[in-house]
Amino acid sequence: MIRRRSTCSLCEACCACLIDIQDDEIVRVRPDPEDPLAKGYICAKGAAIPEYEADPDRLRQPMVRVDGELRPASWESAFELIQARLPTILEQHGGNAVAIYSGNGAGRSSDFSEISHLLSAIGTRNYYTSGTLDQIPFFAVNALLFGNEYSAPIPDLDRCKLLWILGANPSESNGSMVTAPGIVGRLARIRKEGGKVVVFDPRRTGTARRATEYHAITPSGDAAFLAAVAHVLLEAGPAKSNALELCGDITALKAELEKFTPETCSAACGIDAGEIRRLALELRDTNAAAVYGRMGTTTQQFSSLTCWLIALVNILAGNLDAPGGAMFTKPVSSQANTYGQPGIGRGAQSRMGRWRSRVRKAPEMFGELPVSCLPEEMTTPGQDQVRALITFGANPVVSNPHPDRMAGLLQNLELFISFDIYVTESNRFADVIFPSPPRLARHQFEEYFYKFAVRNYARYTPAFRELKEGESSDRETILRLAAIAKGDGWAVDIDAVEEATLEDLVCNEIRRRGSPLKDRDPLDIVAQLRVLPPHERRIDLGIRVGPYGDAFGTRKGLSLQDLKDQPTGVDLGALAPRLPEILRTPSGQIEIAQEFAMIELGRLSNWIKGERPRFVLVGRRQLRSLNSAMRNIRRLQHNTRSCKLTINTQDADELGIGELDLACVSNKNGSITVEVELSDDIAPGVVSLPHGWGGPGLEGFQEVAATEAGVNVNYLTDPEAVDPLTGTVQLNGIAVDIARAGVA
Ligand SMILES: Nc1nc2c(c(=O)[nH]1)N[C@H]1C(S)=C(S)[C@@H](COP(=O)(O)OP(=O)(O)OC[C@H]3O[C@@H](n4cnc5c(=O)[nH]c(N)nc54)[C@H](O)[C@@H]3O)O[C@H]1N2
Ligand SMILES: Nc1nc2c(c(=O)[nH]1)N[C@H]1C(S)=C(S)[C@@H](COP(=O)(O)OP(=O)(O)OC[C@H]3O[C@@H](n4cnc5c(=O)[nH]c(N)nc54)[C@H](O)[C@@H]3O)O[C@H]1N2
Ligand code: SF4
Ligand SMILES: [Mo]
Repeated sequence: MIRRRSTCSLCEACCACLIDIQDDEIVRVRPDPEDPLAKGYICAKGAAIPEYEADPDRLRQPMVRVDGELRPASWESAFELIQARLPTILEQHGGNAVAIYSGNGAGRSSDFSEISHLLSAIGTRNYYTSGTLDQIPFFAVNALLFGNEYSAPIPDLDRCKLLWILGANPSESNGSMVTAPGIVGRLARIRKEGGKVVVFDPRRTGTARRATEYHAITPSGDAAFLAAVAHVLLEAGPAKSNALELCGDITALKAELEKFTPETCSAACGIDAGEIRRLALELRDTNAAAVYGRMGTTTQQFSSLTCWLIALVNILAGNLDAPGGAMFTKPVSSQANTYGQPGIGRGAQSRMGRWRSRVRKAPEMFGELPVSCLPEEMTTPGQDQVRALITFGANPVVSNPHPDRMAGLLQNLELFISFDIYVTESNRFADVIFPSPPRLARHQFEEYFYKFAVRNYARYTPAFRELKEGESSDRETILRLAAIAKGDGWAVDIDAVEEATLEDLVCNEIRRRGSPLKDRDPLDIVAQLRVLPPHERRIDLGIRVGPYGDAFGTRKGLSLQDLKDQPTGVDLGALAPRLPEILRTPSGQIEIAQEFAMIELGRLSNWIKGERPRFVLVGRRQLRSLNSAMRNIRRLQHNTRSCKLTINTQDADELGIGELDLACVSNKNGSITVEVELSDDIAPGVVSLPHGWGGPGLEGFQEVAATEAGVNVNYLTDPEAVDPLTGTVQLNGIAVDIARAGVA
C-alpha cells in the first residue's frame, strides 16, 4: 500500500488529504494533519472518494450516440463523429452557433483552464457558466468597486472576532467564495476565543445553531437590512481608520441612504429597528469584524445590490482590508490584481458589456453571457442561433429553470458534446460524452480557489500514475476538439500542438502589460518550460510571473518545483492589507458610488412598501451531496440527505399538512409534489427545498441515484426573474403556493 498527499477538490474547501492506494485503486482517504491551511478535516464526501472512483456507473470510456442510443465507444469514433459535424456547423453558421457551458464539475478538473483554446478556436461569444446561477453578482461588484472581479473581500476567519454570515450555511457547504477547509472548526474558534458569530438566514441552519446569535431574516430582506445598517453607520461616523478615505465623494450615496432608516426597513427584513442599530454599532466598534454573504445573497431578488451593500458596510464599519475583517488574498498565480501598475487600471468597464446576447441584449460579463439567455439563444431563429453545445461538468437540466424545456432543447441540438463522468439528466441527450480520467491519473492545482483562501497558500499534487490505454486527459481532448474547429482534424500531431500552445503562452505573457518577462527572449523561457510535461507549463509560468515568483531567474522566488518539493503545501502567510495596491480602477479609488446601486436602491424602496406573498421558497445545500453530483454513491445516502420540503410547523398546521404528508408546491412556472418535514427552525411563511435533485432518465445510467431521484426545485424558478445588473437567476425567495397532496 502506498500513501500519498492529495487535495480533495470536490468542493471549494480544498481539504488536504492522505490517500491510501493499493493496486492503482484508492482504498482510503483521511485528513492530512500536516497541511498549513487545512485543519485536519475532511467531510463524508471526501471519505467517500474510494467509492466515487470505483463506482461501476462511472464512465471510463467515451459514449457515442449510435442509432439513437448512447453506447460506449472508442476515442477515435467519438472524435470522428464530431469531425463529421462540427466543421459543417461552423462553416454554415459561424462560431456563435456553438455554445460552450461550463458548470460546477469544471472545478474538478485542473485541465479545465484549457477550455480557452476551444473558445478561441471556435470563435464563439456564446460562453455560459454556472456563475450566473451563483456568484456573478459578487464578482460584478468586486470588479466595479476594485477594478477586478477576483478582487474579492473574504472574511479573515482565523483572526476575526465578530462575523456576520448572511445567506450561507458553511456547516453543510463547507464554505463558498472563501476557501477555508474545516470551516466549522474555524467558526468555533471565534466563539471559543470570546468572539461572536451572527447568522442571518430564514432557516435556523446548522451554522445558525452553532452561532452566538441568529436572526430569521426575511428572504431577500438582506438589502433592506444592510441599507439600514449603512444608514446607522453613516450617521455614527467611522470609529476606526478605514478604506472610506479611498472612496472619493460619497455625498450622493449618503443622500440616497438617508431614507433607509432602521424603522423604515425593519418590517421588510424582519429585524427589529433597535436590533439593527445595536448590530450596526457593534460591527463598527469591534476590531476584527467582517460581513460575509453567499448563495442566499447572490441569487435572490436584490443580488448585486446586496453584494454592493455588504462591501459598503464593511467599508463604513472600518473593516475592509483590516486584519480580522474582510480582506483580499494574494494568491500565487493568475491573479490580475497582482499584475501591472499597482493602484490604478482600466477597471471593470473594460471587461463588462463588450458584447451583448443576441436576443435579449444582455451584456457580457468577464467573457460570459448569463445562462438565463441560453434557451432563447437556442430557440430564436436567425444568424448566430445556437445549434450545437459543448458542456463541461454541467447538468443544466437540473441546475437551470424550466427543466423540461431545457431537456427538450438539449434533445434537439444538431450536435451536443458533454465532458462528464456520468450519464446525467442532461447529457443523456448528447451525441458524445468524454469522461475525465480517474483521480489518480490527474494532477491537482486548485488555482481558482486559492484566490479566495483565508491564507496565502498553494499546494500542487502531481498525478499518481500515467494515463492507461483507453484513458485521455481533458487537456488532450480539448486540444483535439480545438484542432477540429480550426480545420486541422482531430488526428493532429498533439506534440506539435503542444509546442505551438507553449509558444503562444510565452509570447502572450511577454506582451502582457506589466509582465516581469518584458524584454526577455521568448526562446529562453520556452526552453525552460519545455522540460515540464505540457499540463505543468502554464502552472509553472503563472507561479513564476506571479507575486511570489522567480520571474525565471531574475529575482528570488517560487516556481512550480518549490510546490513539488513541499507536498504539504506552501504557506505564504496570513492575509495582509492590500489597499490601495490592489485597486485597478481608472480613478485609483474604490468606486463605491455606483449608478446601478442608486437605481437598485429605488427598486428596494418600492419593495419595502410592497405586498409579500404568503409563502416563499428558499434553497439549501446538503453535506452528503454536491449539487447534482455524487448522488450515485450509496455510502453517502443517509436520512440527512433526502429531498424534503421543510415547512414551519404552524404553517403546516394551518394548511392541514402533517409529517410524512406530501405537499404540492406550485407557482406560475410549474408544480412539484414532495414529501414534507415539519420544523420550528424555519421562519413562518418560508419553505426550503434542497437543490441538485431531479431525474428523470437516470435509469440504466446511475442506478443508486435513479432509485432516489427526489424532485427538481427548478420547476419553480423563473428564467425571467433575474438580477438587473448581471442577469443572474433568482433561485431564492420565490413566491409559491402550498397545498396538501396526500400521504407519502
Ligand atoms: N434552484 C436552484 N438551482 C441551482 C442552485 C440552487 O441552489 N437552487 N445552485 C446553483 C449553483 S450555485 C450551481 S454551482 C449550479 C450547479 O449546477 P451545474 O453547474 O450544472 O453542476 P452540478 O449539478 O454540480 O453538475 C456537475 C456535473 O459535473 C460532473 N462532474 C463531476 N466531476 C467531474 C469531472 O471530474 N470531470 C467532468 N468532466 N465532469 C465532472 C458531474 O457528474 C455533474 O454531471 O446549480 C445552480 N442551480
Ligand atoms: N455539501 C455540499 N457542499 C457544497 C455544495 C453542495 O451541493 N453540497 N455546493 C457548492 C456550491 S456550488 C455552492 S455555490 C456553495 C453554496 O454555499 P452556501 O451558500 O454556504 O450554501 P447554501 O446551503 O446554498 O446556503 C444558502 C443559505 O441561504 C439561505 N437563504 C436563502 N435565501 C436567503 C435570503 O434571501 N437571505 C438570507 N440571508 N439567506 C437566505 C438559505 O436558507 C441557506 O441556508 O456550496 C458549495 N458546497
Ligand atoms: S469539505 Fe468534503 S468535499 Fe469539500 S474538499 Fe473537503 S473533504 Fe472534499
Ligand atoms: Mo455554486
